[in-house]
Amino acid sequence: MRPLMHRAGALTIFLVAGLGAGACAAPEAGNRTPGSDLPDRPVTDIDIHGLLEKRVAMIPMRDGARLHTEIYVPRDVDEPLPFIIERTPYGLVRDSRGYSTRLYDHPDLIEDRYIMVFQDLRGRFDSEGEFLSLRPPKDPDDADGIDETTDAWDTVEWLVNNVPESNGRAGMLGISYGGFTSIRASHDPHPALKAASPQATCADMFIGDDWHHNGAFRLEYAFNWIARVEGAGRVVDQHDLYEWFLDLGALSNINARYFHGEAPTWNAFAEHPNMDEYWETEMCGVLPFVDEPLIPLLHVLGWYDSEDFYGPLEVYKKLERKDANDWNNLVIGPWTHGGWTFHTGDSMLEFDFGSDTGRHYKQEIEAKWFARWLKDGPALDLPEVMAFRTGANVWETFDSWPPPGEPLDIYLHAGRQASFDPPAADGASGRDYDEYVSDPWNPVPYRSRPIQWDGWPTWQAEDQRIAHGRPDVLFWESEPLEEDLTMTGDPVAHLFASTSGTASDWIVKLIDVYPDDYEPNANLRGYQYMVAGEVFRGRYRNSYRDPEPIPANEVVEYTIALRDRSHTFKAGHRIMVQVQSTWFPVIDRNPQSWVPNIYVATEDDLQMATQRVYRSERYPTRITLPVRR
Ligand code: PG9
Repeated sequence: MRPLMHRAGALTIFLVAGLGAGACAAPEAGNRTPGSDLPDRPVTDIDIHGLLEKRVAMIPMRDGARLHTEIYVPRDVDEPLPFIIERTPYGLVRDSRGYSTRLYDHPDLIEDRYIMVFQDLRGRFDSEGEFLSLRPPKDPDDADGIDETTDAWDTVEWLVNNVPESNGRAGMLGISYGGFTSIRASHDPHPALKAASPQATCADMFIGDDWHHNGAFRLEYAFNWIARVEGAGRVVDQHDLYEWFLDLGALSNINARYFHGEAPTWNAFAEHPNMDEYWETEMCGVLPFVDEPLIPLLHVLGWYDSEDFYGPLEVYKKLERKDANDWNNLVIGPWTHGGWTFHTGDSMLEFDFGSDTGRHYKQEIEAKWFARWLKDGPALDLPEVMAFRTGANVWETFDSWPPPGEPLDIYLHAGRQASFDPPAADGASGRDYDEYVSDPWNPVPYRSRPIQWDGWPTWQAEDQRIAHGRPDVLFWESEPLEEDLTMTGDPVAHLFASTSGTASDWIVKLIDVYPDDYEPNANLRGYQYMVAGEVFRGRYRNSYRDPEPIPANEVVEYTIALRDRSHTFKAGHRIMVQVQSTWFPVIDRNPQSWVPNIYVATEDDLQMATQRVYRSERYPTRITLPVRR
């Protein structure tokens, strides 16, 4: 691997602590979470305006709608050039001279000379037509239908025929919603579309991406995204989102107080409380529509992505089954949602990654990958999968994902202990469970308060001592490890638990506990770093389509995938497991009493519940780690 260096030449990259007057305007939203402008976003100190000529076109789609498109052509073109296209619902966001600030996300591509194209999706900002959030593919029999695939096709068709500087090739990229539009374009790619990089694309909004995880509703993010995108206006005065959402009360208050039935995506939550056709195929249902890569695809995601982590991995995995041309590649770095583009990627909170991982991706992988497919650049020796291993701070390459591993169980024991030994025969001594009372009126905050938007991208790397020691959060901890332990793949929790209620959420966290005398960084002493953590809504234990009440006070086994990670627990560190039943307000409050539809539940449905987690030979709660030897 080559060391990271800023590129010399026309572009010099530097970081700004804030964007002052005269600098390009901070993006109002971009792909980012509402309200979180990123202070250390890479910008260029060169004259982008001098380098690129801006053109604006209203590109006609097959149904007559015209999409607003900005085309930035390098000045003094002496050879035909390819396009890089980004299609977005979030606006092109202009700087003080009217250029899209999206340009500032791609200094390496600009340096390499592409025609940069940014387009408002239909019905958004200056584009005509009707916006439909995460529009499903049209019926294949509907010859006149439109969708994101046809809009991408029509856009490429127009560009190659109307921009004389073009070399007749195009690439597409985008983060999150832009990842979704990129993957949709690849279903039926225009012949000129030669490569696409779907980055942090959503793929399943019920199981693992923005709106739900394992059927549990992601309240805070969903509410604020809908407030921003579906026109209900930005909610003000959310100084502490924990308090704000608690004051809001039951979910049924949200339409009454804020959306008044006018936000289609919000209405859909109540209309589709369980897995159904809507979630499978209509609302960001990507997986049923991907089969084999028809063009080269570079999937990108970050370990700390708090929005779309599940989607990119599942899309990669499904396409990989039929990747006869070796066109399907995956890169996973130590990044937040889109962090490879918006940050240098050298660190996260207290964690130093030892190199500029984001810059490395942009310069050494993305730029070269597009050059390979769009400019006949040198063949790229890109491994099947590149993944950064946290804890050890190394990039690794793999021929498949996840790589082969050996399962190693870490079990819960009495006395808050965790170990690799299974529990001894039942009845040896004392009770075989630990318990807590879960109180929906006093839910466990998922990160430190006041919970503000600024901390959203990095919350998963926060110190879990915020929850440790609360009476409604159980923990079990190992002895210090004698040697390094590396796992790569999906750690899976096998939780044996009971509730006195008839409905419950279970949150399981796998934690790397730093030693109290940790030398390299005093701020990491005793730090509880959440390697993986996931919620499971208990009503879906047998079926996401047909939820069932939980039988009160009966032990039930839950199998909870904590989602892929690659991490080394260093010698001297301890492994901790935490279990709790609220994670607020990232997840809404489960009433803990059975209601058919949580979205229309009222305050009266909320009830306290006594939760037990079992740790016996008969009920051996454990996490299976995919260990590499
Ligand atoms: N995570 C965002 C999103 C994608 C798709 C649908 C809704 C939200 C995003 O950053 O675009």
